[in-house]
Amino acid sequence: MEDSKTLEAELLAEIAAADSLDALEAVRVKALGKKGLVTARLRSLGAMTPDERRVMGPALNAMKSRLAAAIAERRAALENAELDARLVEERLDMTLPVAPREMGHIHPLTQVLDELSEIFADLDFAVAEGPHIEDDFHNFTALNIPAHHPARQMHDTFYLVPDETGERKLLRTHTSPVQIRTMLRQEPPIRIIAPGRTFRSDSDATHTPMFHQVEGLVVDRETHMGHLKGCLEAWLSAFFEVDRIRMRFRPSYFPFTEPSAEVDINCSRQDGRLVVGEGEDWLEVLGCGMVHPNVLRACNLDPEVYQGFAFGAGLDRLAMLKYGMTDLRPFFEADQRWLAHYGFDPLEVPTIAGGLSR
Ligand code: 2NM
Repeated sequence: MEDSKTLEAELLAEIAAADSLDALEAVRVKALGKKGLVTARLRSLGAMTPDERRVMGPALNAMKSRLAAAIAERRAALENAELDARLVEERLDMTLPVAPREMGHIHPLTQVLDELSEIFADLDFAVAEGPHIEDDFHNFTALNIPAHHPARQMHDTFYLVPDETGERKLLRTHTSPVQIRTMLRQEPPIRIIAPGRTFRSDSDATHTPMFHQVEGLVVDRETHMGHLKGCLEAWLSAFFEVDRIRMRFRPSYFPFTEPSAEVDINCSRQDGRLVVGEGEDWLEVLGCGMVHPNVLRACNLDPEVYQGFAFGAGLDRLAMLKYGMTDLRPFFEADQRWLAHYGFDPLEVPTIAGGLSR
């Protein structure tokens, strides 16, 4: 008994004195390891008389527990000290220049989004955002797409499982619900772009189930198609970085606009290379129109007082057209080599005055 007390005191002193995790592990092995001092004594219980064992068994087991607890406590303290030391040692000086090979790249989509934000800020538009999970009202009904309207089938909507009330939420199929939320929240004049993720159950070389749109909305008194045309011309020539761009408006149909149009811009296609803003060919880039009176009414706006125009384009497609990419899928694969090739310098921020891209 006496001799166990001495051993425990010695081991506890060694534990307290261990000044590294390695030193502590050495003490643990010496005491509690397979061939450790305490382990040996526990093993010797078998050779004792039942009376001796009744006293020594619990005593040795209690001692083992105390030593194990002391080791765990010391280990935690040493680990904390080690972490503190590392936190003091490992400092990052954020003002240091980045080694070129370690620098990340701005994804072409982020680049295009930054360019659009800059162009439209110059035209006095704000950037608006909204939830990806939407309800039927904001994604369809308020946009003049009532229940059973064929346009609902056209959208290949992803539905969530119904909640307790039986309501089926959905992943927004376009960013238009952001315009609805803006009209419901804010008095005209409204000038916004709504860029962001959209979702449709569709997948091939040119379609991914998640893709990006940018839509725009202007609501004011006496807004007309001339305003729409001027706005698109300013946007597209700035975006494609050409002095003049020719546009062609083709009559079209959207439930949420009347009249509606699809817009082509002029381009040339020489030996597989596409150049926008020159040549006699046409390239479809967006859809647009005057906001339907039913949409204004759904947002508590009087169509006799306010009119609006709206437009929408695929952000991914705009990026592909401007930066010469032919396949959409690598956009979402996070392939470092693709990003290094098509990505942008994070230190070159697009500005109207400094040039959007270089
Ligand atoms: C498009 C084409 C035409 C559009 C309409 C609206 C709203 F909310 F104001 F009614 N938002 N976006 C619109 C109009 C979108 O995308 C091809």
